[in-house]
Amino acid sequence: QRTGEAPVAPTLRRAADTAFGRDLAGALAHRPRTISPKYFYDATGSHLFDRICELPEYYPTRTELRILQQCVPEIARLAGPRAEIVEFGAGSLRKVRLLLQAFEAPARYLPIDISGEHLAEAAVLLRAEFPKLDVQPVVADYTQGLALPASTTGRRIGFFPGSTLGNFTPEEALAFLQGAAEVLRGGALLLGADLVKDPGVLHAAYNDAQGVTAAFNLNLLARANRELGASFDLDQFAHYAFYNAPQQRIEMHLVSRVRQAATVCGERFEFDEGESLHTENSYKFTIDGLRELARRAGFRPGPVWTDPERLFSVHWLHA
Ligand code: AVI
Repeated sequence: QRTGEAPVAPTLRRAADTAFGRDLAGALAHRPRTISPKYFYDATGSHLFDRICELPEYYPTRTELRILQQCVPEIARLAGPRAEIVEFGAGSLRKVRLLLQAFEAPARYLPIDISGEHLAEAAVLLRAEFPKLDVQPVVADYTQGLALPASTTGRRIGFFPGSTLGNFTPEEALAFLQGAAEVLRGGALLLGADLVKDPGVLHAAYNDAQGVTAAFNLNLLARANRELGASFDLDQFAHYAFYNAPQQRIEMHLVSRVRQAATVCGERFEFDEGESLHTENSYKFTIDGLRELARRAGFRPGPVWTDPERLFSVHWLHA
């Protein structure tokens, strides 16, 4: 407690001690204001993201699934028997189920996710469906380094679908891939990457007609109100997403509609009219650019599969 300041209530001190509280207050204290997109994914945000994946404008999920369905026999051949699948982030089970069904006697499945609850649910379902499979959830933030139990069986195949790599900064993406190449050495990484394309298609995917992406973006402030006792007036912030072509990325922002102030963890932050909080980047890749990035991280790029419209790509990267 610094002298001359009002005492901080214990609940606010607790909020300020959480990673979200610290990072949000830190983000608001510096301009331009930027926060990691990982804070979108509380229970409400995860549910909204599931709805995004079903939207007509949001092509990545269904396109990647179609590519995987088509190519899974070849992927299974490359993986070989008794493979061990390491999934970075246990998302929807639909994609990994495709692999588990097609692989020859997959030995082990290690989903790594920050949410223990999410992992436990996935593990129960998969153990019931694949009784011979050893399912070993790992509760960890895979962006903060990777430590895995020793491989007991065949080759280790990493699985990182959904173009989540695109939500990392270029430095984070390289660091993640370097870490993945190390833990997968002798095996491979199966990586989904969204491709650069007509900006109109990209724009629509992040500005859907039903406003689900807007709700997903605004949920960051709603979450701050719920968890940190923040005082954001959601009606006074606008969802703003656009394609930044020179940077090859969609940017999502929350833009203040008026001059206003909000309190976070007991601290007051001013917003000018039109001032933004940058909430997400979603980088888009060229196939060659991604293969070059993988090479720099220590992989040897193998086959690449795309859809006929070249909207999305799936890469086999030898570790
Ligand atoms: C999870 N990630 C790959 C999504 C994306 O497209 O960047 C998150 C998302 N943001 C808005 N819509 C979807």
